[in-house]
Amino acid sequence: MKRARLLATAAVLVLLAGGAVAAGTRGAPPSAPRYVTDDQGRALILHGFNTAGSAKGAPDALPELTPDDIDREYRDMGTNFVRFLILWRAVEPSPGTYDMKYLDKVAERVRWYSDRGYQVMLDMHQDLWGNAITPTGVAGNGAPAWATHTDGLPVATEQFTWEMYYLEPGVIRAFDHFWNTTGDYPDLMDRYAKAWAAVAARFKDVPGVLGYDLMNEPWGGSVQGATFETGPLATLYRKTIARIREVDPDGWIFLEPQAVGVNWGLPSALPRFDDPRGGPPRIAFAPHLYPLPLDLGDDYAAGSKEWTDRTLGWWRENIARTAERMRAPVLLGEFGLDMTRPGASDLVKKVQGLSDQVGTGMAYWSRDADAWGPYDAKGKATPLPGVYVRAYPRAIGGVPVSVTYGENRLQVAFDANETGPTEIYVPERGFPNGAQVDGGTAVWNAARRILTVTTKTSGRVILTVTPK
Ligand code: 9MR
Repeated sequence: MKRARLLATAAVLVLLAGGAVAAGTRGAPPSAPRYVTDDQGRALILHGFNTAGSAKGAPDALPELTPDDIDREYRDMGTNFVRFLILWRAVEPSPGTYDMKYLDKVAERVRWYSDRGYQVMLDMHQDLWGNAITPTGVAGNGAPAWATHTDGLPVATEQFTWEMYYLEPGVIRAFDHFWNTTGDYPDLMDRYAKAWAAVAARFKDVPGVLGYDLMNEPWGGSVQGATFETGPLATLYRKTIARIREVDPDGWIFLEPQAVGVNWGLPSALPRFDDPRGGPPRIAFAPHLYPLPLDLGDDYAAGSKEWTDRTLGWWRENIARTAERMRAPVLLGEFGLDMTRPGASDLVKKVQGLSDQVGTGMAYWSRDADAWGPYDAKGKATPLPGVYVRAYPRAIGGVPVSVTYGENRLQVAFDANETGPTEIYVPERGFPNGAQVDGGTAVWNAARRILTVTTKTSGRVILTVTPK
C-alpha cells in the first residue's frame, strides 16, 4: 500500500475513534504531575535512553554495551536513567526454570550504571510476540518459543513497516493464547507473572534498580482497545503486581497502555491499580509516543508537522487524564525518530517539553548505534546529543512545584520535605565554567558536572541556577 493511502486510512481510524479523542481534547485535568521517587524519597526527573534494541535478537539477550559507552553518554548528555531491555525468553528459557546466569549478567550491567549514578528500569521487552514466529531479519522478540502457539496460522512477510506484522494471523493467535482469549493455555499469564517475581527477587536489593516495566507495548491480539486494557491486560497487571509485591515491596512498577492508538495520542482506558505494598503506592504510568505521520515514514515538516503537533496535544491531554484516573506519575518510556531527517531535532525538543509537562521524564528510543540513536554505526554523533543535553534537576529534595528550563538558566521550585539534597546536572554548553545557585548552598562536582544543593528542609524553596 502506498504511504499516502495508509496515512489516509490511519487518519480515518483516528477519527473513528474520535468520540473519545474529541472528548479528550477539552477540559483535561490540569493537575500537577506526581513524581517517581528514589530510595531517599526525592522526586526524580529521569533523562535517559532505551538500551538497547540490539538485545532483541542477541543469543545472550544482552545489548551491545560497554562501560565506556555509558561514560560517553554521560559526558555528552548527563543522563541519569536507562530503560534496560530484558527478554522473557532469556529469563525463563523453559517453563518454571529461570536463568540466573542471564540475570547475573543483567546485574553486572545494572552495576555499570549504578556506579555512575544512574537509575535503572528493567523493561520486559517484546515486539510482535517473539523471536520464534517472525521471519529472519524482522526483529520480533520477547516471548520464549515454548510460550508461542500459533496453531499453524501464517506469519507472512510484510513489505511496509515492522508494525504490520502485528496483523498477521499467527501473531494474533499467539497473543490470543497468552491473554487466554482462546481458553487453551490458561497458565501463560501466571508464568509471566512468576517470571517477573523471579526477576524482582534477584533485583530487589540491587542498588540503582528503580523498578520494573511489566510489558513493552502490549498488543491485545483479537481483543482491542478498552476491552483489552480493562480486561486481559488489567488481569495480567494485577497478577504480576501481586507476585512482585510478594518479594519486593519497594520497587516502582511501571504500566504501559495498549500501544496502538495510545502511541498516536488516543486515550487509554487503563484503570487504577491498587498497590498492596504498605505505604504510598509505587505504580507509575509509562506510555510511549510515536506520532502517526512519523510512524508511517514522514518527516516533521509540511503537512505532517501539523498532524504531529495536533497529536502532541491529544497525547498530552489524554495521558494526563489517564494518569489522574490511575493516581500515578507519568514516565515517557519511549519516543524516538531518525535524527538525520528534516525537523527531527525540533521534534525532540518539543517532546522533551511535553514530557516535562506531563511527568517525571523520558527515555529516548534508543541507545542503538544507528541513525535514531546518539551515535551512528561508525560511532559518530548524530544531532541527538546536541538537542537532548540540558541542565536539569536529577533529583529534588521535596515535592516539585515547577521547573523552568532555559539555555543558561534553570529554576527549580519545590516544597522541601527532608528527603535529601537536590542534585542538578549542568552541561558544558551555556555553563562553560560551571554554575552557581541562588536559594541554597551548593557543592560543585566539576568531573560529573553536578551541583549538590543543600536547602532548608521545609517550606517553598526556589533555586535559580546560572553560569559561573
Ligand atoms: O526501532 C526498532 C526496529 O528497528 C525494529 O525492527 C522493531 C521491531 O523489533 O522495533 C523497533 O523498536 C521499537 C520498540 O521495540 C518498541 N517501540 C517502538 C520502537 C520503534 O519502532
